[in-house]
Amino acid sequence: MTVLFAPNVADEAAALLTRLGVSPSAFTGGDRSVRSPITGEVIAKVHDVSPAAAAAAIDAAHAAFLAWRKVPAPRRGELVRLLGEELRAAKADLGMLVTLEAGKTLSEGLGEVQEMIDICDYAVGLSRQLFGLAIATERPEHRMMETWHPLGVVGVISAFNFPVAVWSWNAALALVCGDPVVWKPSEKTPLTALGVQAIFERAAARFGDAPAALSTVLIGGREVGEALVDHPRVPLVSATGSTAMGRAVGPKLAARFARSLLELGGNNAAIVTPSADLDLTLRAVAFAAMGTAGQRCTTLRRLFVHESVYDGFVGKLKSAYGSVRIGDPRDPDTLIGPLIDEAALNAMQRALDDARSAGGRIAGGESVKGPGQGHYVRPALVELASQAEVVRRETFAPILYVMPYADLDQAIALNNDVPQGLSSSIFTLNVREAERFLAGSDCGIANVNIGPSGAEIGGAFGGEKETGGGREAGSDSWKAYMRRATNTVNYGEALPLAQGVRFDI
Ligand code: UN1
Repeated sequence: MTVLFAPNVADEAAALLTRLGVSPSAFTGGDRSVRSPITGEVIAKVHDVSPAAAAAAIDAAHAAFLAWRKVPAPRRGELVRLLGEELRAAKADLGMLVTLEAGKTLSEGLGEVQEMIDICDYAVGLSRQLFGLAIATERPEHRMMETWHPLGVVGVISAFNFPVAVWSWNAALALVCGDPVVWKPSEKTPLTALGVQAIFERAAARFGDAPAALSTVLIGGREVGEALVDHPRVPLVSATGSTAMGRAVGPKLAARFARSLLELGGNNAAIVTPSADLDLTLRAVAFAAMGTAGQRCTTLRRLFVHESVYDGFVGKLKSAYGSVRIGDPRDPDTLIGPLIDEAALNAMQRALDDARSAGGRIAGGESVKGPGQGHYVRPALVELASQAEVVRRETFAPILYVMPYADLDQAIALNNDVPQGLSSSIFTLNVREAERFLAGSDCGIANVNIGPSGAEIGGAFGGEKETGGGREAGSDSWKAYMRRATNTVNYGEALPLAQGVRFDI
């Protein structure tokens, strides 16, 4: 493997952070070490916020809410427009910082920033379209309508694998909806969060009269997340991460009647039917299963291939697995970067051991030498006769379980027969099969002739069952960030009661 870059990832990260406008005091001298998965080396030392300081920051965000909610929504949209402009200007630096901190290929790091820009554009338009309904009323000279109002401070808890885009799906909508955002990024990716905060502050300065504390980053561990989840002035927490995290966070929010928007585990399947365009399918499966080193919540993890095309298709897929380029994610030729850390590698090896015990035939999965101490692996393709227990759990690593099927209804039932329900796909040129799958998949996302990952921001993003039920980004997801009021106005002189009730005094 050739290393084409400054060997010292720490210097590269420091240069990027400085260019993004982050003060060196924010990423040096702290107690929390940040490692780059590219080489495993420590690239920064950030400062944890104390739970008391976190609570004070949330109070400040609430004060910002009291002012921001009075600003007309299209004017709030102007702030998000400026944020989109600043993100465009910072795209190259922030994209590379995502690569250094999360280990994604540079193309994917830049794609993630593009996703932030896209949601900003979307939210700017939305800022003039927070529509309510006019509703027919049974009473004469009355008018009934539905109006939408700012909700309050929105807490965002995000995961390492989309260290900046997930914040933006929430923040761009929350800000136009009139809500400040308090963000607890993953412990593994605080640097990109600091970079985003610096970008936001530039947008806020250009905006002019934005209240302070509209956007806050809280660096820290579990206690900081808990401060956000427990604070009575946070009416909504949007949390992305594991199902275990959701099980901890969801009930706590429910106990204080706060809203939760949960994006948890995925265990996404695709079905390859006899009529599929197999060349297209091969490319789609390769990206969905191996891209981002298998570390997307939408990663393809289960593949059901019709027995009539199984041998030919799986043979080609195995060669793709054998030849895919693994290495330094800054190298433009690399398709697979490192796993995030050693724990991810261990979880992958445990899953492969379990798959072997279940009778799985494994191709790939071995460690590959990369730069420094990074954890690089060849993606694994595991052939199994049926959906064993290991297949039903999400392992956040590049493992694709491949199983044959005979009948489409059986394959759709297998698609659904896991605890998670995020994304799913079918590859077919047969309209009946496509429609049966779209109606039959129990996931929040169901696709035809594209893989389950790589969703655009225009649609609502999220899934069912243990995936948590939340919806972020497009469609009418904005409604989660607002309070709905039903308003009835009597413009007559009489006081007719609904349902014909009489109460004459
Ligand atoms: C995630 O992995 O947490 O659809 C989100 C996709 C991306 C988002 C993934 N747009 O793969």
